[in-house]
Amino acid sequence: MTPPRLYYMPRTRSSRVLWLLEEIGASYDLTEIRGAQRRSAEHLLRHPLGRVPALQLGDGATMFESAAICLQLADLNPAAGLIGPIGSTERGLVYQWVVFAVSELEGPLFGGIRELGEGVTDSPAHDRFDKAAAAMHSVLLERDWLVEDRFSVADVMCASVLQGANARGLLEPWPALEGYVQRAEARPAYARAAAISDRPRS
Ligand SMILES: N[C@@H](CCC(=O)N[C@@H](CS)C(=O)NCC(=O)O)C(=O)O
Repeated sequence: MTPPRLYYMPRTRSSRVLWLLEEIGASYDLTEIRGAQRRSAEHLLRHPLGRVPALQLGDGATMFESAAICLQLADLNPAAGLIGPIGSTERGLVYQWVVFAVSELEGPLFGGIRELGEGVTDSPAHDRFDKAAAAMHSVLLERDWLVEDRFSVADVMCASVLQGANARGLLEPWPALEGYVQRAEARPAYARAAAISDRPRS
């Protein structure tokens, strides 16, 4: 079976896919996309918006969107135990938190960070992120990981978004979220992915 190939740029949303690949522990190939290569005809075939991550699957097909890629990789590697069986409650809750990560956390957080740069501290984006963070906080007061207290693809997605907030000190009102990000960052697979991805872009 041909291993998947991740098209990535350092310090981007491709880092979460790298982390997931390291959690899975199977072989994979990497291609770094540099500067103008993003808009090349070749890369636009992989990602119509010229972004990363994109993933080439074993059959040669390519896909984009980090959340979809993470779910697909978890499905392709069931032995890694990062997603429950089809139709299980566990799987439904993984879907719930993965969608929550991109809709309730990531969008409002990135919007809020942009606004902070403009001096805006009170806005619908801040309010929406605060409500989502508070909801997650009450869950993580009770357990270490989101779904059945077992690390899953939902944690890769949610922790990778919250890292951006933690790095800016924005999680201070929610200590259980700070602890969650620290637990995630302490995972050996996270460290291996960071060794590849935490460097300046070329
Ligand atoms: N929703 C997409 C967002 C992808 C995205 O915005 N990627 C950024 C890096 S984090 C990118 O490639 N930016 C380069 C560009 O837009 O030229 C995902 O999660 O994969």
